[in-house]
Order: sequence, then structure tokens, then C-alpha cells
Amino acid sequence: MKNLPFLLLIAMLASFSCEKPAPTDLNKAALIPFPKEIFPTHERFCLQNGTVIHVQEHLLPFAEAMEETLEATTNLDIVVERGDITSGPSHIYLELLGDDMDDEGPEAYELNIKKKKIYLVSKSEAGLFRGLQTLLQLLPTTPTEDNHWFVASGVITDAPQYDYRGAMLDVSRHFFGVDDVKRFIDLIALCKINYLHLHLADDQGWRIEIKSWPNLTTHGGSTQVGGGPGGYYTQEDYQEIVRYAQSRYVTIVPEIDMPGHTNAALASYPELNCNGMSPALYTGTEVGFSTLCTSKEIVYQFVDDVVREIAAMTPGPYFHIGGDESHVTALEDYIPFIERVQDIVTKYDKQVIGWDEISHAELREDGVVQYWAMAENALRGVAQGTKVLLSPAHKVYLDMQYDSTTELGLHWAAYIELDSAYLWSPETLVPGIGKENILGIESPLWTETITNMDEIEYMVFPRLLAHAELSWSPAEARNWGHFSGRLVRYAEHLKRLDVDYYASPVVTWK
Ligand code: TNX
Repeated sequence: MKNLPFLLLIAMLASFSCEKPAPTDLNKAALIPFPKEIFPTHERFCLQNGTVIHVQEHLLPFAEAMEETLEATTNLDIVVERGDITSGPSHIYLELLGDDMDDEGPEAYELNIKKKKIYLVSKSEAGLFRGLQTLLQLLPTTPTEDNHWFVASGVITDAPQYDYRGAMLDVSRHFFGVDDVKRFIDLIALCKINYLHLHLADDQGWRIEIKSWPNLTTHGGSTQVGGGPGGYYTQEDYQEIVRYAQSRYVTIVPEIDMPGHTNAALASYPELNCNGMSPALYTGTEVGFSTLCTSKEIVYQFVDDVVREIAAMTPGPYFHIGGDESHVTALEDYIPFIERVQDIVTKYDKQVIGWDEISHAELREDGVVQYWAMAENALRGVAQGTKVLLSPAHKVYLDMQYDSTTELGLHWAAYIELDSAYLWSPETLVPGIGKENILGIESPLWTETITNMDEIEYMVFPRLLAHAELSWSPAEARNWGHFSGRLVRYAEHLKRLDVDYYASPVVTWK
């Protein structure tokens, strides 16, 4: 008992240790993508054991997920509270506002960090989630000795420039299982990416179970580039991916590439071929040699079944029909094929996205042309009233080598160093395609040369951070020197998450 005064003193010191000098300049925060506006107030908030997250009933699941994330990051004990209890060392208030947050979109949020309280508000849970990513980036990578996590105070008002900020993973050339896709989703969600496009079928493998055409996966999914065992997602697997993505406010865009890039389907069902004969499975990396037989009625039954089954499992608005590099499909066959497939996709209540070649066909105005190679194709889409999704290969293809010494990747479009990935502007890339025509940016990772998660991470990071800033941050907030400086500190978070990123030589790492 005679130790009591001493223990009290220790307890008081512990509670005062949040008063120790700590980061107080919010302007110095290593945020990527950089937010729209920051007003530093030069104090600090302290996240610690017992910090309370306050929510109304309807946000309880969100708050619990947030609690889990904060606890996993810090090892702290965070508390979620529905009432007005005000005890606790510091407080985070979550709130969904009605439509009164100006005319910003649903992902806009405000993070107001005071000494004892943080207010995070948005119109939608997605917006709260984007704000949470900002808060996570504001946390130091290690706490003080007494497990206090300081955050510089101030107000961050933020909203994305573009509604569609995407990444694509090619699971056909090499197959990646559900756990890899989940990690991929976790990592892209950190960068406020909100769409994940899965390239589910190509010459080398069909990766999504279609109940009405089972050979697509049992045969067509049984190999990959280089002849490995391949693999596929059962419908249950796919739904699990969709749900996991939803929990990170990421929308899945499924792609079935057609009429070209279809060798795996053609090998599985002879009736899809004009000569009625199945080719062998393909494990090489050539493109442009396969086509569905566009004059056969059974092909449209096939497409209808595939779109119907996948659309039924896909809550997002888009269905990607591929349409690229159909070099062995005559244009007079290609155009009516795309138009019929567009009708099928529309019948199942989805909007078409396709690679830029699809603009040869007559497109609906709610269609999206994904510009990867030919500006004139993208402009033809714009002339028809469609939006353009920007994936210029020489800037955003994540399978391009960083330079000639990079062991992984290709270089047909360019070598893409980090500065090159960052230094361009979506609005001036193609004369005639302005902000009003652009849906957003998507960074595709093709996987001819990529075989495992480490390799994925190496090609994706840090380039995806550059692209995320281009699609999220306003032009005035973008600056290469500032970005690369932030990246040096941001990399500490990547290390904590064990991300195998490329330490680009154009960045001055400390
Ligand atoms: C071109 S991009 C392709 C893909 C390849 C990629 C490799 C596009 C629409 N087609 O089939 O995987 O190049 O970089």
C-alpha cells in the first residue's frame, strides 16, 4: 500500500506523456494521394489504449471494422461506443451527413483532428473509409515507449477528382488464388483505389466457374503461361472476393475478353470454333491469334450464359467485354459481334466497358471505352458520347519494366520509371479528351511474366501510388518533388505491411 503515491505518480505521468513533443505539423504528413485541402492547427491528437470511437447505431458495423483496423495497426485496445459516454482519454466521432456537404460526391470526407477529439464525416460509408485511410497514414509507424500514437492536428477536406480509380489484375496468364486477391484488394484500398478489374479469361486460362459451361474451368482453367497447373475461382470463391472487396469499398469489374483472347474457351468447347474443332490449350505469350466464331448462333447463347451467371454475382455497374487485339476477326464480323454482346450486357443490367477497339462498333452512351493504345479509338468513343477510362500503356501499364535492368515485365509500350508514371496529366493526355469525358484512370497488371504475390507487389508499388494521386488529387496539389518526398516516409507503412516495393533510384531514400 505504501507504494500507492508512487503508482499514482506513474499513472499521472503516463497520462501526461501525451503532452510530450510530437508531430504537430499536419502539412508535413506523408499522405498519398495528397488531399484537396489541409489546414494545420499545430497541436496533436493521441491515439492510445481506451480511445473511444463514437457512432450511431447504423454505423456500428463500420465502427467495428475500423476498430479492428486500428487495433491491428497499433496493438491498442480501442473502444466502440454508441451512447454519449464521454469518459476515455480521446475520442473519434464518426458521422454520416445528409446531402448538405456541398455538392461533393459520396466519397468526399472531412477529417477534423483536435487535441482530444477527431471528427470524421462524409455522406457515405465509402467516404468514411477513404478518410480512415488518411488517418492510418497520419499515424506514426512506431508509437512512443508508452504506446501512444500521435497525430498532428488540423482539418483535412478531401474529395476525389475522378469517380473511377482502378487497378486491374490479370489472373488468366498466371492464376492467383483468393488470398492473393484479398491482399491485392487490401493494398489498393490503402491508395483510395475503388475499382478492381479482374481479367478473368484469356487464351491461357478461363478462371471463373460457369455452371452452364463447366468445361471452361475444368479444362480451360487447367494451365497457365509456362504450363503450370492454373486454377480457377468457383462461384463461391468469386462471391467471397466480391464481398471482401465491398468491405473495402472496392467494386469488382469482371472481364471476359472476346471475341479474341479466347483460346481457353475454344479449347474447352469445339462448337465455339468455326471449324468445329478445339485447339490445344495454350501456355505461350503471343496475342491476337484466337477468335470466337462470330457467325454461329451458339456463340451468342454462350455469351448470354456467361454474362448472365457473372452479372448475377456482381453488384457493381460494369461488365468488361474485352474486345482488344482481335486480329483474326474481320472488322465486318467484329462490329456486329460487339453490338450484340453490348445488347446482352445491357439485358443483364450492366454497363459495357471494353478496350479502345470497341469504339469501332456503335456504342451506347453509358458505355466506357478503355483507352490503352489508340487515341483515335478513344476519340471515336467520345464522339459517340461514351466516357473514357484512361489506361495509356506507356504511363500506367504495371507490367512494363521500370528500366532495362528490371528482371520482370515487358517493354513493348515503354520503360516506366516512377517519375514517368507520375509526370503526366489525365486532362491533357489526348487533345480532345477533357475532364468531362474522363471516367477515371485504371492501372492494369498483365501477368505474362508475373508468378507470385511478391512479384505483383514489386511491379505495382510504388507506381500505383503515382496513378492514385493523378486520379484522386487536384492538379494544383500534384508535384513530383513533393510526391517523392512523401513517398520516402510513406514507404515506412509499406515496410510495416511487408510490401515488396521497388526502391526506385529516382527517389532519394534516406
Ligand atoms: C496487350 S492491353 C494486351 C494484353 C497483354 C499486354 C501485355 C491489352 C488490351 N492487350 O493482352 O497482356 O499487352 O503488356
